[in-house]
Amino acid sequence: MAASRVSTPAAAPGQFFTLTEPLQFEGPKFKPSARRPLGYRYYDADRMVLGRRMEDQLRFAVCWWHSFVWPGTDPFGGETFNRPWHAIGADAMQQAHAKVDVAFELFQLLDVPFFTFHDRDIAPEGTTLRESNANLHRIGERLARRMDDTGIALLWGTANLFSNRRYMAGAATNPDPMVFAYAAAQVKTALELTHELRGANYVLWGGREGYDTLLNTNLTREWAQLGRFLNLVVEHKHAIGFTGAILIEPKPCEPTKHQYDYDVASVFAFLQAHGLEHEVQVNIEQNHALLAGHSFEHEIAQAQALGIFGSIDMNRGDELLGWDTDQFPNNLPHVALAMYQIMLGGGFSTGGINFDAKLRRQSIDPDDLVAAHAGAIDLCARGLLVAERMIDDGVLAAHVDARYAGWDAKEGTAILKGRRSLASLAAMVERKGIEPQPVSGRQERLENLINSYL
Ligand code: XLS
Ligand code: NI
Ligand code: NI
Repeated sequence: MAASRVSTPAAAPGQFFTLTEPLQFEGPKFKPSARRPLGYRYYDADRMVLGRRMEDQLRFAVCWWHSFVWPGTDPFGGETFNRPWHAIGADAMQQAHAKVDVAFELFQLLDVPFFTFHDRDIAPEGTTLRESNANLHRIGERLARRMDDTGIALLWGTANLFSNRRYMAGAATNPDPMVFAYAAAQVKTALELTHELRGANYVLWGGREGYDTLLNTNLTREWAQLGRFLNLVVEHKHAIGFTGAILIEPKPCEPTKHQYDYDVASVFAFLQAHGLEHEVQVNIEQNHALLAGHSFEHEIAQAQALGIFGSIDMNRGDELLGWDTDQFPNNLPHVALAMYQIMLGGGFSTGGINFDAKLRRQSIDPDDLVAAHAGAIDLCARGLLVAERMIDDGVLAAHVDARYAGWDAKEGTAILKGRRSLASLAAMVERKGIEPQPVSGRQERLENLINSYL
């Protein structure tokens, strides 16, 4: 890649963004001014919504990789952001330290309670695993200090098992058991660091746990390897006393052509097959749901129905593009329906809303990072308030309940309890001359109802 950038010294803490004052709740009528260019119209951390403070309902997290690591490259072009800590020639560990400072500056400006990271986002990979782990621990100590100073916590940690070329044919699903061993070593360290930093969850996203062509792939072996790997992670979690949740993040494809953790239902089948359905939950990403041919709220509802809902990666895909564009969310109806589903299921426990979202590569101003997150935070807060109205009103839920009322009555209950056979049902229909009467699904009326809450 062409090295066309000018090296700039790393910014001192508090100097990267032009904003200096943390964003505050300003109310829906807020008008930006030169003195206060950004503020929250809806995100009011202390406001009680559905029985909890807004901050505790939403549990926002900023991710390390898109905001501080990705330099603005795309398959056709080089870096656009030219962040001071990306400067060529700078020592990688110095850059990692500088990133910690700028990250906490952003977290504090936004007033978010959490962040998320991959091991290789926060500290550079060394020439050996031992050296990589030493780097990780040095930065881990700095993180711990900043977390103590600020009260900002870790929503989840994860290991990057997809960037290095050793993982090009998969990590746990690699044909070479020594790659599996290397991945195990990396996850052990990342899980232990997450535990030390009192992370609320640990995530596994298997970007390379899939295949590009069946011509060189043994599906039976790879599935079994992945099941063994996840069992090892769960065993280690218990061995070290980590009480957070282990989360799998489904995605159908990209970078591999087909990923084993395709969607929530595939993950559930996988967990059941390996005896892990009570140990592992899911982290659902909006853009991944779309790529799998589902809506975001479908995947949330599916996970709740199966008892494995954990956390979400909030972002937005593009209806016209078939890859993970990771845009910041900005569509109120979509977000409101997702929030409704989450709140209907009782909200988050260990999980939260992680912005797995990145700026467009032309958004090169440092303050774009603040504005993008601020808008997304406000949108989710607004979506939560819509969900609150929908739940308090109860009309939608009452309609759904009424639709299934027959299943709570005598005959429906008897069928579900196994007290009817095909033969006895057939006899009943004949004897009583039953001819069921179709009932309207009222879809348009319900869609109109949703618009009335927005
Ligand atoms: C990639 C995934 C990834 C995970 C963490 O598409 O979203 O960023 O969230 O490894
Ligand atoms: Ni994600
Ligand atoms: Ni993604």
